[in-house]
Amino acid sequence: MEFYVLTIFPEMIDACSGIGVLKKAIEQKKISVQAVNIRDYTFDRHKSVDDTPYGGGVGMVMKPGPLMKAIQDTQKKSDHQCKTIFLSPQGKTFNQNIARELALYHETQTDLILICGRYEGIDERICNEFIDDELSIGDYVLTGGELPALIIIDAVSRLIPGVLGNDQSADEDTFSGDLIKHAQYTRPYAFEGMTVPDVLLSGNHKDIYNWRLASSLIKTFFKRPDLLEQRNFSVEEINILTHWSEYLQKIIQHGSIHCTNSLSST
Ligand code: 4FV
Repeated sequence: MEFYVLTIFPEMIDACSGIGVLKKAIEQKKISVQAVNIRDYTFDRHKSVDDTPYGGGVGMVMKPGPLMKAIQDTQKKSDHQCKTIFLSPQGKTFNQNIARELALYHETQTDLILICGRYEGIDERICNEFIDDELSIGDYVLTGGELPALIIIDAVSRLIPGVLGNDQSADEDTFSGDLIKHAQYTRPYAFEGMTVPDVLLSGNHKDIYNWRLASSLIKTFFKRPDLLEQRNFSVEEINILTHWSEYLQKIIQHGSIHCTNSLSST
């Protein structure tokens, strides 16, 4: 999958895509990340990308001309269909389901063009004529769309087959896709007087799976109960929650949420 990031700060994109999993995925040609400098599509010697808003008001607005040229030139450079996404607080809130949807575009060789706004935003005519979708990473205002673009590239790329090595797996996301991930432990077995739940050393995959499902359900119950509201629980999950309901009631009554440690006794 090819990501094109239209920005006035290409160095931000290059810096982050040249590190870690993204760097390896690019080297292995699983993805490509190309920063496109909007300033390269300006017409004046000051390379102006912004101007004052019609109707007055604070701040500046990104000019439509350079943005349109940058989008059209990128579409021409791409050998594939393109989906153009504008990063903005007004957009649909990005989440794992949207990340999965966008990752599926690699199957149809559709490239993603990510538009990073700056200042007060971009001219509405660009939104009306050239943007397919608007995404937000959350209800807060940043100085630019570059970090949101990098978050989307990171979250989508890790779902593309082959990007995560064998020792990591996005498949886990299906399990914890709408549940918080289960508690994780690694060596040493004993740390500061705290040990690892023995079930995790048992080698019994079914017991380990059940323990992890219980850990996910209980963590979600306490940290993100909203994720459980719409969930259709499996019989297995109902049994686990029933088994733990007494324990959960006690925790709620006593206000203690050290459920992970208590799970260690299972
Ligand atoms: C944003 C967000 C965001 C708004 C003004 C860039 C800034 C400036 N993008 N999710 N939250 N963008 O705050 O995506 O143009």
